[in-house]
Amino acid sequence: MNIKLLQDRREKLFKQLNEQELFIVFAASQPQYPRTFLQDNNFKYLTGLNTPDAVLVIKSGDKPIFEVFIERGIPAREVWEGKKITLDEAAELSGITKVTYLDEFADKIGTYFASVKKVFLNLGYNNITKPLNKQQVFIKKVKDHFPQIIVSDVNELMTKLRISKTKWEIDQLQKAIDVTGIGIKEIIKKAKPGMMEYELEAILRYEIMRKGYNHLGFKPIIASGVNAATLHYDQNDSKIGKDDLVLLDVGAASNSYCADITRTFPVSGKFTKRQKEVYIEVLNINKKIIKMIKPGISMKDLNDQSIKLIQEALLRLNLIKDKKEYRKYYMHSIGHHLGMDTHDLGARDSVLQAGYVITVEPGIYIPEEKIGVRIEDDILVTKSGYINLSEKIAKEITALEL
Ligand SMILES: [Mn+2]
Repeated sequence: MNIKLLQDRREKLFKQLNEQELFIVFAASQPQYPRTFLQDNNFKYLTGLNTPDAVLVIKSGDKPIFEVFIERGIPAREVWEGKKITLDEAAELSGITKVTYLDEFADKIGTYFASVKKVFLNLGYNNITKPLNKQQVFIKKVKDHFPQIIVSDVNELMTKLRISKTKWEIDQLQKAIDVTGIGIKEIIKKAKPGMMEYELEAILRYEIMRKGYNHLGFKPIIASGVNAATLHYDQNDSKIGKDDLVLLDVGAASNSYCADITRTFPVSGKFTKRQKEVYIEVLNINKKIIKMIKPGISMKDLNDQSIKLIQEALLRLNLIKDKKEYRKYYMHSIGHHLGMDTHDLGARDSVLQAGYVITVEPGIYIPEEKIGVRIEDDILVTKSGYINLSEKIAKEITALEL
Protein backbone atom coordinates (compact mmCIF):
# COMPACT_ATOMS: atom_id res chain seq x y z
CA MET A 1 0.00 0.00 0.00
CA ASN A 2 0.94 3.58 -0.64
CA ILE A 3 2.54 5.14 2.49
CA LYS A 4 1.19 8.60 1.66
CA LEU A 5 -2.35 7.21 1.66
CA LEU A 6 -1.85 5.67 5.09
CA GLN A 7 -0.30 8.88 6.46
CA ASP A 8 -3.28 10.92 5.20
CA ARG A 9 -5.64 8.57 7.00
CA ARG A 10 -3.71 8.81 10.27
CA GLU A 11 -3.47 12.59 9.98
CA LYS A 12 -7.26 12.83 9.51
CA LEU A 13 -7.78 10.60 12.51
CA PHE A 14 -5.33 12.64 14.61
CA LYS A 15 -7.18 15.87 13.75
CA GLN A 16 -10.34 14.45 15.31
CA LEU A 17 -8.64 13.96 18.68
CA ASN A 18 -8.97 16.58 21.42
CA GLU A 19 -6.44 17.40 24.12
CA GLN A 20 -5.46 14.51 26.39
CA GLU A 21 -6.98 11.79 24.28
CA LEU A 22 -5.55 8.44 23.37
CA PHE A 23 -6.56 6.24 20.45
CA ILE A 24 -5.74 2.53 20.54
CA VAL A 25 -6.49 -0.15 17.95
CA PHE A 26 -5.60 -3.77 18.61
CA ALA A 27 -4.86 -5.91 15.55
CA ALA A 28 -6.69 -9.24 15.30
CA SER A 29 -5.13 -12.22 17.09
CA GLN A 30 -3.47 -15.19 15.44
CA PRO A 31 -6.16 -17.89 15.61
CA GLN A 32 -5.43 -21.50 16.45
CA TYR A 33 -4.26 -23.38 13.34
CA PRO A 34 -5.91 -24.37 10.96
CA ARG A 35 -8.16 -21.35 11.13
CA THR A 36 -6.89 -18.49 9.00
CA PHE A 37 -5.93 -15.05 10.21
CA LEU A 38 -8.15 -12.12 9.24
CA GLN A 39 -6.88 -8.66 10.16
CA ASP A 40 -8.95 -6.09 12.03
CA ASN A 41 -10.09 -3.62 9.36
CA ASN A 42 -9.55 -0.47 11.42
CA PHE A 43 -5.98 -1.58 12.19
CA LYS A 44 -5.35 -2.36 8.54
CA TYR A 45 -6.92 0.91 7.39
CA LEU A 46 -4.55 2.95 9.54
CA THR A 47 -1.34 0.90 9.34
CA GLY A 48 -1.55 -1.25 6.21
CA LEU A 49 -0.04 -4.02 8.35
CA ASN A 50 -1.29 -7.57 8.13
CA THR A 51 0.57 -8.77 11.21
CA PRO A 52 -1.41 -10.34 14.08
CA ASP A 53 -1.51 -9.21 17.72
CA ALA A 54 -0.01 -5.75 17.09
CA VAL A 55 -1.29 -2.51 18.63
CA LEU A 56 -1.54 1.00 17.16
CA VAL A 57 -1.39 3.94 19.57
CA ILE A 58 -2.08 7.55 18.65
CA LYS A 59 -1.90 10.30 21.28
CA SER A 60 -3.03 13.91 20.95
CA GLY A 61 -1.03 16.85 22.22
CA ASP A 62 1.84 19.17 21.31
CA LYS A 63 4.07 16.15 20.96
CA PRO A 64 1.81 13.77 19.09
CA ILE A 65 2.57 10.06 19.32
CA PHE A 66 2.10 7.63 16.46
CA GLU A 67 3.42 4.27 17.62
CA VAL A 68 2.90 0.69 16.66
CA PHE A 69 3.76 -2.28 18.88
CA ILE A 70 4.52 -5.63 17.25
CA GLU A 71 5.31 -9.14 18.40
CA ARG A 72 8.92 -10.17 18.65
CA GLY A 73 9.73 -13.16 16.45
CA ILE A 74 10.56 -16.32 18.40
CA PRO A 75 12.59 -18.71 16.20
CA ALA A 76 11.00 -21.91 17.58
CA ARG A 77 7.53 -20.55 16.76
CA GLU A 78 8.56 -19.09 13.43
CA VAL A 79 9.33 -22.63 12.26
CA TRP A 80 5.56 -23.21 12.42
CA GLU A 81 4.05 -19.82 11.72
CA GLY A 82 6.62 -18.19 9.44
CA LYS A 83 8.79 -15.16 10.06
CA LYS A 84 7.38 -12.24 12.03
CA ILE A 85 8.03 -8.82 10.57
CA THR A 86 10.90 -6.88 12.11
CA LEU A 87 10.78 -3.36 13.55
CA ASP A 88 12.32 -1.97 10.36
CA GLU A 89 9.92 -3.83 8.10
CA ALA A 90 6.90 -2.63 10.08
CA ALA A 91 8.18 0.94 9.87
CA GLU A 92 8.74 0.67 6.14
CA LEU A 93 5.35 -0.89 5.39
CA SER A 94 3.31 1.47 7.58
CA GLY A 95 5.29 4.70 7.40
CA ILE A 96 5.16 4.84 11.20
CA THR A 97 8.70 5.53 12.41
CA LYS A 98 8.11 4.61 16.03
CA VAL A 99 7.85 0.81 16.15
CA THR A 100 8.32 -1.05 19.43
CA TYR A 101 8.14 -4.67 20.56
CA LEU A 102 5.10 -5.63 22.60
CA ASP A 103 7.30 -6.51 25.62
CA GLU A 104 7.41 -2.76 26.30
CA PHE A 105 3.70 -2.14 25.75
CA ALA A 106 2.51 -2.37 29.38
CA ASP A 107 5.16 0.04 30.68
CA LYS A 108 4.77 2.57 27.92
CA ILE A 109 0.99 2.58 27.82
CA GLY A 110 0.95 3.18 31.58
CA THR A 111 2.91 6.39 31.18
CA TYR A 112 0.64 7.52 28.32
CA PHE A 113 -2.49 6.91 30.39
CA ALA A 114 -1.15 9.04 33.26
CA SER A 115 -1.89 12.22 31.28
CA VAL A 116 -5.06 11.18 29.46
CA LYS A 117 -8.77 11.85 30.09
CA LYS A 118 -10.35 9.80 27.37
CA VAL A 119 -9.39 6.72 25.40
CA PHE A 120 -10.81 5.41 22.13
CA LEU A 121 -10.46 1.66 21.76
CA ASN A 122 -11.71 -0.97 19.30
CA LEU A 123 -13.82 -2.65 21.96
CA GLY A 124 -15.60 -5.04 19.62
CA TYR A 125 -18.83 -6.63 20.58
CA ASN A 126 -19.59 -9.99 22.05
CA ASN A 127 -22.60 -11.33 23.89
CA ILE A 128 -22.57 -10.55 27.62
CA THR A 129 -22.52 -14.26 28.49
CA LYS A 130 -19.30 -14.82 26.47
CA PRO A 131 -15.75 -14.39 27.81
CA LEU A 132 -14.29 -10.89 27.43
CA ASN A 133 -12.19 -10.26 24.34
CA LYS A 134 -8.60 -9.01 24.72
CA GLN A 135 -9.55 -5.35 24.37
CA GLN A 136 -12.20 -5.69 27.07
CA VAL A 137 -9.71 -7.40 29.39
CA PHE A 138 -7.22 -4.62 28.68
CA ILE A 139 -9.65 -1.78 29.37
CA LYS A 140 -10.82 -3.43 32.58
CA LYS A 141 -7.26 -3.31 33.88
CA VAL A 142 -6.83 0.27 32.73
CA LYS A 143 -10.04 1.28 34.55
CA ASP A 144 -8.76 -0.38 37.74
CA HIS A 145 -5.67 1.81 37.64
CA PHE A 146 -7.18 4.97 36.14
CA PRO A 147 -10.86 4.96 37.12
CA GLN A 148 -11.35 8.54 35.89
CA ILE A 149 -10.77 7.59 32.26
CA ILE A 150 -13.65 7.83 29.80
CA VAL A 151 -13.82 5.02 27.23
CA SER A 152 -15.29 5.28 23.73
CA ASP A 153 -15.33 2.99 20.74
CA VAL A 154 -12.94 3.87 17.89
CA ASN A 155 -15.78 3.57 15.39
CA GLU A 156 -17.06 6.92 16.64
CA LEU A 157 -14.05 8.41 14.83
CA MET A 158 -13.40 5.71 12.21
CA THR A 159 -16.87 6.02 10.66
CA LYS A 160 -16.15 9.61 9.61
CA LEU A 161 -13.02 8.44 7.79
CA ARG A 162 -14.18 5.17 6.30
CA ILE A 163 -17.70 6.14 5.19
CA SER A 164 -16.41 8.22 2.29
CA LYS A 165 -14.24 6.40 -0.24
CA THR A 166 -11.15 7.80 -1.96
CA LYS A 167 -10.30 7.07 -5.57
CA TRP A 168 -7.94 4.27 -4.56
CA GLU A 169 -10.66 2.65 -2.47
CA ILE A 170 -13.21 2.93 -5.29
CA ASP A 171 -10.69 1.30 -7.61
CA GLN A 172 -10.38 -1.63 -5.19
CA LEU A 173 -14.16 -2.00 -4.97
CA GLN A 174 -14.43 -1.88 -8.76
CA LYS A 175 -11.81 -4.63 -9.14
CA ALA A 176 -13.60 -6.81 -6.60
CA ILE A 177 -16.93 -6.21 -8.33
CA ASP A 178 -15.58 -6.94 -11.82
CA VAL A 179 -13.99 -10.24 -10.84
CA THR A 180 -17.16 -11.20 -8.97
CA GLY A 181 -19.05 -10.51 -12.19
CA ILE A 182 -16.80 -12.93 -14.07
CA GLY A 183 -17.58 -15.62 -11.48
CA ILE A 184 -21.32 -14.98 -11.68
CA LYS A 185 -21.27 -15.12 -15.48
CA GLU A 186 -19.46 -18.47 -15.44
CA ILE A 187 -21.91 -19.88 -12.88
CA ILE A 188 -24.93 -18.88 -14.96
CA LYS A 189 -23.31 -20.41 -18.04
CA LYS A 190 -22.36 -23.73 -16.39
CA ALA A 191 -25.22 -24.34 -13.93
CA LYS A 192 -27.43 -27.34 -14.71
CA PRO A 193 -30.36 -28.92 -12.86
CA GLY A 194 -29.14 -31.70 -10.57
CA MET A 195 -25.86 -30.00 -9.67
CA MET A 196 -25.09 -29.31 -6.02
CA GLU A 197 -25.07 -25.69 -4.89
CA TYR A 198 -21.45 -26.08 -3.75
CA GLU A 199 -20.41 -26.97 -7.28
CA LEU A 200 -21.48 -23.46 -8.26
CA GLU A 201 -19.50 -22.13 -5.28
CA ALA A 202 -16.45 -23.96 -6.66
CA ILE A 203 -16.86 -22.24 -10.04
CA LEU A 204 -17.03 -18.86 -8.31
CA ARG A 205 -13.93 -19.49 -6.18
CA TYR A 206 -12.00 -20.84 -9.18
CA GLU A 207 -12.76 -17.82 -11.38
CA ILE A 208 -11.97 -15.32 -8.62
CA MET A 209 -8.77 -16.98 -7.41
CA ARG A 210 -7.28 -17.62 -10.83
CA LYS A 211 -7.61 -13.89 -11.52
CA GLY A 212 -5.36 -13.20 -8.53
CA TYR A 213 -7.82 -12.53 -5.71
CA ASN A 214 -7.16 -14.95 -2.92
CA HIS A 215 -10.11 -14.30 -0.71
CA LEU A 216 -13.80 -13.57 -0.74
CA GLY A 217 -15.41 -10.82 1.29
CA PHE A 218 -17.80 -13.27 2.92
CA LYS A 219 -19.01 -16.85 2.69
CA PRO A 220 -20.96 -17.03 -0.58
CA ILE A 221 -24.68 -17.70 -0.51
CA ILE A 222 -25.69 -20.10 -3.29
CA ALA A 223 -29.35 -20.80 -2.60
CA SER A 224 -31.64 -22.78 -4.88
CA GLY A 225 -35.42 -23.03 -4.62
CA VAL A 226 -36.78 -22.63 -1.11
CA ASN A 227 -33.27 -22.07 0.31
CA ALA A 228 -33.33 -18.59 -1.20
CA ALA A 229 -36.01 -17.63 1.32
CA THR A 230 -33.49 -18.09 4.15
CA LEU A 231 -31.69 -14.75 4.04
CA HIS A 232 -28.25 -15.87 5.23
CA TYR A 233 -28.35 -19.46 3.95
CA ASP A 234 -24.73 -20.47 3.34
CA GLN A 235 -24.64 -24.26 3.68
CA ASN A 236 -24.73 -24.49 -0.14
CA ASP A 237 -25.26 -28.25 0.08
CA SER A 238 -28.59 -28.85 -1.65
CA LYS A 239 -29.21 -30.40 -5.04
CA ILE A 240 -30.62 -27.88 -7.52
CA GLY A 241 -34.09 -28.84 -8.77
CA LYS A 242 -34.95 -28.63 -12.45
CA ASP A 243 -37.23 -25.58 -12.26
CA ASP A 244 -35.40 -23.85 -9.40
CA LEU A 245 -34.37 -20.27 -9.27
CA VAL A 246 -30.83 -19.94 -7.90
CA LEU A 247 -29.91 -16.92 -5.80
CA LEU A 248 -26.22 -15.96 -5.70
CA ASP A 249 -25.17 -13.43 -3.03
CA VAL A 250 -21.41 -13.28 -3.48
CA GLY A 251 -18.39 -11.01 -3.45
CA ALA A 252 -14.64 -11.12 -3.93
CA ALA A 253 -12.32 -8.79 -2.02
CA SER A 254 -9.49 -6.67 -3.41
CA ASN A 255 -7.03 -5.40 -0.79
CA SER A 256 -9.77 -6.08 1.80
CA TYR A 257 -12.45 -4.11 -0.10
CA CYS A 258 -15.51 -6.28 -0.67
CA ALA A 259 -17.94 -6.60 -3.52
CA ASP A 260 -21.48 -7.58 -2.52
CA ILE A 261 -23.57 -8.66 -5.49
CA THR A 262 -26.79 -10.66 -5.71
CA ARG A 263 -28.16 -12.16 -8.89
CA THR A 264 -31.05 -14.64 -9.28
CA PHE A 265 -31.42 -16.86 -12.34
CA PRO A 266 -33.41 -19.90 -13.52
CA VAL A 267 -31.19 -22.99 -13.63
CA SER A 268 -33.21 -24.41 -16.55
CA GLY A 269 -32.43 -21.33 -18.65
CA LYS A 270 -36.06 -20.28 -18.63
CA PHE A 271 -38.14 -18.53 -15.97
CA THR A 272 -41.57 -20.01 -15.25
CA LYS A 273 -44.44 -17.55 -15.70
CA ARG A 274 -44.71 -16.99 -11.96
CA GLN A 275 -40.96 -16.68 -11.41
CA LYS A 276 -40.84 -14.08 -14.16
CA GLU A 277 -43.68 -12.06 -12.57
CA VAL A 278 -41.84 -11.94 -9.27
CA TYR A 279 -38.47 -11.26 -10.89
CA ILE A 280 -39.75 -8.30 -12.92
CA GLU A 281 -41.23 -6.70 -9.80
CA VAL A 282 -37.93 -6.96 -7.92
CA LEU A 283 -35.93 -5.76 -10.94
CA ASN A 284 -38.10 -2.68 -11.35
CA ILE A 285 -37.74 -1.79 -7.68
CA ASN A 286 -33.96 -2.26 -7.89
CA LYS A 287 -33.84 0.16 -10.84
CA LYS A 288 -36.22 2.73 -9.33
CA ILE A 289 -34.30 2.91 -6.04
CA ILE A 290 -30.93 3.20 -7.82
CA LYS A 291 -32.27 6.14 -9.86
CA MET A 292 -33.12 8.00 -6.63
CA ILE A 293 -29.50 8.00 -5.46
CA LYS A 294 -27.78 11.37 -5.16
CA PRO A 295 -26.16 13.49 -2.45
CA GLY A 296 -28.67 14.69 0.14
CA ILE A 297 -30.99 11.70 -0.05
CA SER A 298 -30.89 9.48 3.04
CA MET A 299 -30.70 5.73 3.45
CA LYS A 300 -34.02 6.09 5.27
CA ASP A 301 -35.60 7.75 2.21
CA LEU A 302 -34.44 4.83 0.05
CA ASN A 303 -35.69 2.33 2.58
CA ASP A 304 -39.12 3.97 2.96
CA GLN A 305 -39.57 4.13 -0.81
CA SER A 306 -38.51 0.50 -1.25
CA ILE A 307 -41.10 -0.61 1.30
CA LYS A 308 -43.79 1.34 -0.55
CA LEU A 309 -42.80 -0.26 -3.88
CA ILE A 310 -42.58 -3.76 -2.37
CA GLN A 311 -46.04 -3.36 -0.84
CA GLU A 312 -47.51 -2.44 -4.23
CA ALA A 313 -45.70 -5.35 -5.88
CA LEU A 314 -46.93 -7.86 -3.29
CA LEU A 315 -50.51 -6.68 -3.80
CA ARG A 316 -50.15 -7.12 -7.58
CA LEU A 317 -48.67 -10.59 -7.04
CA ASN A 318 -51.70 -11.50 -4.88
CA LEU A 319 -49.46 -12.38 -1.96
CA ILE A 320 -50.99 -9.96 0.53
CA LYS A 321 -54.38 -8.29 0.94
CA ASP A 322 -53.21 -5.54 3.26
CA LYS A 323 -50.04 -3.46 2.83
CA LYS A 324 -49.12 -4.03 6.48
CA GLU A 325 -48.45 -7.70 5.77
CA TYR A 326 -45.43 -6.97 3.56
CA ARG A 327 -42.90 -8.12 6.21
CA LYS A 328 -43.96 -11.69 5.54
CA TYR A 329 -42.22 -11.53 2.13
CA TYR A 330 -39.59 -8.79 2.62
CA MET A 331 -37.72 -8.86 5.91
CA HIS A 332 -34.57 -6.80 5.43
CA SER A 333 -33.72 -3.24 4.51
CA ILE A 334 -32.79 -1.86 1.11
CA GLY A 335 -29.04 -1.72 1.60
CA HIS A 336 -25.95 -0.82 3.59
CA HIS A 337 -22.61 0.90 3.24
CA LEU A 338 -19.95 -1.14 1.47
CA GLY A 339 -16.17 -1.10 1.97
CA MET A 340 -13.61 -3.11 3.93
CA ASP A 341 -16.50 -4.59 5.87
CA THR A 342 -19.27 -6.02 3.72
CA HIS A 343 -21.63 -4.18 6.05
CA ASP A 344 -19.34 -1.19 6.33
CA LEU A 345 -19.23 1.57 8.94
CA GLY A 346 -22.03 4.11 8.43
CA ALA A 347 -25.41 4.63 10.02
CA ARG A 348 -28.56 3.00 8.67
CA ASP A 349 -30.12 6.46 8.31
CA SER A 350 -27.08 8.37 7.01
CA VAL A 351 -27.57 11.13 4.44
CA LEU A 352 -25.68 10.26 1.27
CA GLN A 353 -22.69 12.28 0.13
CA ALA A 354 -20.43 11.99 -2.91
CA GLY A 355 -17.89 9.25 -2.22
CA TYR A 356 -20.23 6.93 -0.30
CA VAL A 357 -20.71 3.42 -1.68
CA ILE A 358 -23.91 1.58 -0.81
CA THR A 359 -25.75 -1.54 -1.89
CA VAL A 360 -29.29 -1.59 -3.28
CA GLU A 361 -30.85 -5.00 -2.74
CA PRO A 362 -34.62 -5.37 -2.83
CA GLY A 363 -36.00 -8.89 -2.60
CA ILE A 364 -39.21 -10.90 -2.44
CA TYR A 365 -39.19 -14.28 -0.68
CA ILE A 366 -42.08 -16.73 -1.04
CA PRO A 367 -41.14 -20.02 0.68
CA GLU A 368 -44.53 -21.62 -0.04
CA GLU A 369 -43.80 -21.22 -3.77
CA LYS A 370 -40.07 -22.08 -3.44
CA ILE A 371 -39.22 -18.68 -4.85
CA GLY A 372 -36.67 -16.21 -3.52
CA VAL A 373 -35.53 -13.27 -5.64
CA ARG A 374 -33.00 -10.61 -4.66
CA ILE A 375 -31.12 -8.31 -7.02
CA GLU A 376 -28.24 -6.38 -5.48
CA ASP A 377 -26.01 -3.73 -7.04
CA ASP A 378 -23.13 -1.70 -5.60
CA ILE A 379 -23.58 2.04 -6.14
CA LEU A 380 -21.13 4.92 -5.82
CA VAL A 381 -22.68 8.27 -4.91
CA THR A 382 -21.25 11.08 -7.07
CA LYS A 383 -21.69 14.87 -7.05
CA SER A 384 -24.31 14.68 -9.79
CA GLY A 385 -25.98 11.41 -8.80
CA TYR A 386 -24.51 7.95 -8.90
CA ILE A 387 -22.44 5.38 -10.77
CA ASN A 388 -23.60 1.77 -10.71
CA LEU A 389 -20.29 -0.06 -10.18
CA SER A 390 -21.95 -3.40 -10.98
CA GLU A 391 -23.71 -2.17 -14.12
CA LYS A 392 -21.89 -4.75 -16.26
CA ILE A 393 -23.19 -7.75 -14.33
CA ALA A 394 -26.28 -8.89 -16.24
CA LYS A 395 -29.68 -8.72 -14.58
CA GLU A 396 -32.12 -8.35 -17.49
CA ILE A 397 -34.37 -11.36 -18.14
CA THR A 398 -33.13 -11.68 -21.72
CA ALA A 399 -29.53 -11.98 -20.47
CA LEU A 400 -30.42 -14.63 -17.85
CA GLU A 401 -32.44 -16.90 -20.16
CA LEU A 402 -30.61 -19.22 -22.51
MN1 LIG B 1 -25.59 -6.81 0.81
